[in-house]
Amino acid sequence: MTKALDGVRVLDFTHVQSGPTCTQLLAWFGADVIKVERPGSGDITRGQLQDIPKVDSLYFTMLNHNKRSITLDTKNPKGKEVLTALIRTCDVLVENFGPGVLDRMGFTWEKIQEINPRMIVASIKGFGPGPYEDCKVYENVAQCTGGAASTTGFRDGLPLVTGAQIGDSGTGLHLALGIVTALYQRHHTGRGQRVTAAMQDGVLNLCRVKLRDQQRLAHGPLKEYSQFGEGIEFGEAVPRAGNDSGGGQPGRILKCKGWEQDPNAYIYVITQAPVWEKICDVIGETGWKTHPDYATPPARLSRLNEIFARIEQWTMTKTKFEVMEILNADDIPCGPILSMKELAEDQSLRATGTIVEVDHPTRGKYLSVGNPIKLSDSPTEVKRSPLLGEHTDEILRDVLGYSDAHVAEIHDSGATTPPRKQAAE
Ligand code: CAO
Repeated sequence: MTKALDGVRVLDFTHVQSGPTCTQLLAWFGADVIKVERPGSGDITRGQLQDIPKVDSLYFTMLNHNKRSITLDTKNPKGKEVLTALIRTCDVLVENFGPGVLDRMGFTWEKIQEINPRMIVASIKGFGPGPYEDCKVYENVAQCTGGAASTTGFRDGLPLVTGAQIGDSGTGLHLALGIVTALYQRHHTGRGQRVTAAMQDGVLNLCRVKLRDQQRLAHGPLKEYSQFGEGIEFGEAVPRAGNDSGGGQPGRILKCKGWEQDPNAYIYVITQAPVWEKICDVIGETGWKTHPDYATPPARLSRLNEIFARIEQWTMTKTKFEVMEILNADDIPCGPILSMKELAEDQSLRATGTIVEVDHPTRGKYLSVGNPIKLSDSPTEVKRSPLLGEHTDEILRDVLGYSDAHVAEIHDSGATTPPRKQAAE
């Protein structure tokens, strides 16, 4: 069966997390992704957070499936020659170097266009043009500068970063969409173009509802925030809202049976207006269905603490899975707090390929997150990440058409490491 991006060749100059997230998606959709890595060391994450000595880390393997790896010193003249040949033959170049790095290597946008006018050059940077454009940026910097941290956490606590990698993986997702869109446009124009995604912009896009609330503040307090019900005045900026939901429907995380021992024995419950009467029935407060202090959403706003305390009395008598079953039978939205252990063991996620087991020659079997985007005509088969430089010779010969003598000349120049020597290291 063919894949959606069959025939698209990607020159993958990415490292760490944001860029590799993007190119892994393209590889899952069928693109031939050639990851260019520095001889000897490769992507820095190969050696970061290693759980098994001298084995590619899970950090690396889980972000670089279905790719091929070539080692190339792009500051070496022969390395530049190979890079030029790769630019000529690839459709897309993706990079997330620090600002100005590609230019300093001698591969400006103008130069790349000259080599291959159809090339799409896609970049992730920390910031867009402006005062911070030259800064290097990592995940938490993006979360803090993109509005996530100032709006996450509790009102009376510190700003918080979230475990979801919205700066890195989130921006990688944005970039992937930009790339396929540019590929689509190229069908009509025949031209490549630049695609850029800044991590600050990506995080702000994901925090869109908070910029909405910032403007609503000018017209009065945010009545769906618990702070309003608690009679606490709003300041000039959108406050942290604890576990309040962003959509205006009151919601809280509530304790379930076993919470004293299990840090994840909790469930998120939403008191959505259309199911209010059913909630009253489930918790045994039938009088609240008609009582003027509880019957309507505006009346409930100032009583949410009392209401959720009462619902929690009920949830504490059940496990989070029992609560999920009972509430869902009545279409009352809720979400058990699932631990990573529970997710890793979840058989339905295994069945859909969202959690996959992958075999690796030096690591053995490990779990990864598969492709969360399912295409009916382009199913994803998750293949292990490449060893450093595993495909160097194959790419020089098959993609660039180099003879054995030419490949040997490239190795001798120090621009690449022959795969056999790399394996010995
Ligand atoms: N051959 C030769 N040199 C290479 C090379 C290769 N194959 N690959 C990289 N290099 C060189 C670059 O040319 C650069 O050299 P100069 O500084 O002399 O021009 C050098 O390696 C460092 O590149 P860098 O600035 O990208 O790397 P860093 O470790 O200093 O910074 C990071 C890392 C992530 C902060 C930076 O790349 C960055 O800000 N990227 C954009 C934002 C981003 O994606 N952040 C998310 C990171 S987590 O996903």
